[in-house]
Amino acid sequence: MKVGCALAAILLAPSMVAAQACIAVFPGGKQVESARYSVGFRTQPERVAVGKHFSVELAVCPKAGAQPPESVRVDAHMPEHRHGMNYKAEVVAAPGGRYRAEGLMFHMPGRWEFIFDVRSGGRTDRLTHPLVLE
Ligand SMILES: [Cu+2]
Repeated sequence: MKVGCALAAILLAPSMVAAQACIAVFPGGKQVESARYSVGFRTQPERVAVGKHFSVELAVCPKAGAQPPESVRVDAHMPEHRHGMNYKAEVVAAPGGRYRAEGLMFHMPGRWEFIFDVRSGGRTDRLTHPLVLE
């Protein structure tokens, strides 16, 4: 998929294509953007349940001029409650700009927010996406 992103960046409008390439990785998945990166992701299982462990699969696509990430961190918190998870997600890199975060758990219902920290060149791009759990 990294090849797809790179090709796309060369052939077409970079931000648009990087976005498409990243979302195409996980059909039906979600997409978040920062200045330098597009992140496509989905949860596994697709439907997150209170108190059940789940994983997040993600693809990080650098936009034009951005380097591939040096590190990717996945976390989540409840902004209104000012607390995070009781577990720390472990992120494992896979080929093609993909990553898999394991061991997440949302221990209560309400509005959570995924946090993706993508680090390269001494800077961190923080991307977030909400998920309301009933
Ligand atoms: Cu809470």
